[in-house]
Amino acid sequence: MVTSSMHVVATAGHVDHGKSSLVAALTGIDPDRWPEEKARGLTIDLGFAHRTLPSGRQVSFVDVPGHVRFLRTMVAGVGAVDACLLVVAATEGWKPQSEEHLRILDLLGIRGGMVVITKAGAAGADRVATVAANVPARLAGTILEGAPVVVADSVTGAGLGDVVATLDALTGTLPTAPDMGRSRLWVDRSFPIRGAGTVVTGTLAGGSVAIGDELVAHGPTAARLRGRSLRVRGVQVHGADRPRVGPGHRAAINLAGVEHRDLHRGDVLTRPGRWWVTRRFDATLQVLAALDHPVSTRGAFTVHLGSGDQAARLRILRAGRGASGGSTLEPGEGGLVRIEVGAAVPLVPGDRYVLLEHGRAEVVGGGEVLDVDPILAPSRARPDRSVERVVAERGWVDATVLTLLTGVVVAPDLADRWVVDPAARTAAADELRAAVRGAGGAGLDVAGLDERHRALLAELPEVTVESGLARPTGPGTADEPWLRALEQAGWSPPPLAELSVDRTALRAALQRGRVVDAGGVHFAASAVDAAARVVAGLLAEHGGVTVAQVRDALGSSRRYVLALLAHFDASGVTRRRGDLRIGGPRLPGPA
Ligand SMILES: Nc1nc2c(ncn2[C@@H]2O[C@H](COP(=O)(O)OP(=O)(O)OP(=O)(O)O)[C@@H](O)[C@H]2O)c(=O)[nH]1
Ligand SMILES: [Mg+2]
Repeated sequence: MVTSSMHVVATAGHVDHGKSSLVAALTGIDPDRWPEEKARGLTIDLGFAHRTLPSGRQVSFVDVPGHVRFLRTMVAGVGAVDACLLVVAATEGWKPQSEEHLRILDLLGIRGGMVVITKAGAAGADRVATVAANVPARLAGTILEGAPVVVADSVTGAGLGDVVATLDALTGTLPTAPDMGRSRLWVDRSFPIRGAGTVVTGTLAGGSVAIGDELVAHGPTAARLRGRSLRVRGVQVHGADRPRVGPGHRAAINLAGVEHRDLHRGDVLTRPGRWWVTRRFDATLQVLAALDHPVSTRGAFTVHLGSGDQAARLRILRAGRGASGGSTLEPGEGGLVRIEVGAAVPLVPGDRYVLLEHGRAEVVGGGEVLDVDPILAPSRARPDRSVERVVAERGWVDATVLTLLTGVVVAPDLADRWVVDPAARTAAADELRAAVRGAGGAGLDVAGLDERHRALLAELPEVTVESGLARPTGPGTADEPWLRALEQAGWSPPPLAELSVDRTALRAALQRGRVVDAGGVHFAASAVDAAARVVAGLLAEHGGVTVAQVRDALGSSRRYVLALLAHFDASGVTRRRGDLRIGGPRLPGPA
C-alpha cells in the first residue's frame, strides 16, 4: 500500500556547513551521487535520500548545493518542497548563503522548517550557544520566524535524535498534499534505464500518477514532445515499484516512447487538459530589501518556476506606493508585474517564483502568480487572485476554462457551461430584449443567435420561445381579459369593438405576437397556429384543399376561413393554385 503521509524537505544553507553530511547521517544515504562531488567534497547537483520517522511518516530529502555558483540548482531543488532544513555550521555561524537561501525559501512561501546548528563538536560550547542564540533574529519576519533551532553533530551523532524528533513534529503540522485530479510533476532528473526507456524524477503535486496514465510534457526542452501523449510504464517511490503514486511524493516515472534527452530539469509533466499552459503571467513582485539597486524593466532577468528557470521579460504594472506604470521598483518595495518567458509552462494562481538578475545570479525578489492568462493591457491590468475579477474581465467564461485559470472549481450559472459576470449578463439580456422587441410579431429567429445568447434567452421570463422564434411575453398579458376571450373564441373571434380593447394594448399584443391581424380580422395567435396545423393535416391527406374543406374541418364560417387562408398564403404556410390551397414553405407539421 502507498502511504500518503509523506513530506518532501529540502536542505538549505551556506557552502560546506554540513547539509549533505546531515542528510547522510539521518538517512544512511549519501546524497552526493557524483564522483566529482565526492572528490571535491562539494555538492554540485541535487541529491536525494529518504527515511521513515518514528511516527511512521515518510520524509524525502532534496539536498541542495550551498556554493553561490550553484544557486540556480539550489532554487530548482526547493521549488516544489513542503519544508526546509536550514543548516548553519557552529564553526562559521550565519554566512551570506545562509541569508540568501533563507530569502529564497521565504519568497517561495515554503510552509515550514527548522534550523540545525551543525558541527557542534568542532566548536566550543560557548561558540555553539552564541551561534544558536543569534539565529532567531535572522529568522524574524520570514517564513521561518519562531522555527525550532536544534544543535547537532553529524560526525559524532550528537543531537541527531533531537533533529529527528523535531522533524517528526514539524511534518506532523504540515498539511497532506491534496489530490485535485490535476497532477503536475516538475522534472528534476531524466535518465535512461537499460531496457526500460526513460525515467524522470520529481516531486509530484496536485494529483496522482498511475501505471497506464497518459501524461503530456511542457517546458523549455520538452518542445519536441508537444502534443504527444506519454504513457506511464512504471512508477517508483523511494526505489520500490508501485501501481500509483499520490501527490506530495517524490516519484520516479518510467515513460514509454520518449528519449531521455527530450526531457530535462525544468520541464513539466501534467495530466492532459487539466492545466493552463502559458508563457505570460501577472504576479506580485517583492524586491529584496537587501538589494543594492532598484529593479528596472530594462534589466535582463531569469525567472525560476518549479524546477526550472527561463530568461524573462518584466513589465511593472504597479509599484507598491501606488504609482502606476512606473519603470522601477526600489529595494524592499512590492508591486505588480507582468512576466513573459520563452517556453510555455503549466501555471495556476498561487504558484511562486524567484526572480534573478540574468548573468549575475543575484536574487532580486520573487512573488506569487496571480493571473495565468492576462488579457488586459498592462496599463489597465490590476491582477489579484479573485475568481470574480477573471470573470469580470471576460464577461462570459466556460466553467471548465475558469477552473484552469483559477484552480478553483466553479459551478456554471448558465446552461451547465457558462459563468457570467453580472454586468455582462445584464447587458446581454438588455440587448436580447431589444432585439426581440425589434423583431415584433414575426419573432426573433433563435437559430441566428450565438450559443451564449440562446442560453440566456431561455432564462428570460419576458421572452417566450416557440417554434424557434422568440417573442416578448410581457408581464401580465395572460391575464388581460380581452386576450383571454379572443383565445377562447378560437376560429370565430368576436369583433374587437365588442371586447373593449384599447389601441395600446392591441398594438402591444400584435407586437408580442399574441394576436394576428389577418386582413382586418383579429385572431389569437394560438388559434392561427392551430388552424395551420389543421390545414397541414388536410394537405397531408389530400395534397390540395378547397375553402369549403377547410371551413368544415375548422367548423368556422367562410368569412373567417377566407381571412385565415389569405394570411396563410401571405405568410407562406400555403400557396394558392386556382381554387385549391397547396402546402407552402412554412407549412407546419400536421396536428
Ligand atoms: N565535525 C563535523 N564535521 C562535519 C559535520 N558536518 C559536516 N562536516 C564536515 O564538513 C565538510 C562539509 O560537509 P558537507 O556535508 O559536504 O557540507 P555541505 O553543506 O553539504 O556542502 P555543500 O553541499 O557543498 O554546500 C565535510 O568534510 C564534512 O565531513 C559535523 O556535524 N561535524
Ligand atoms: Mg552538500
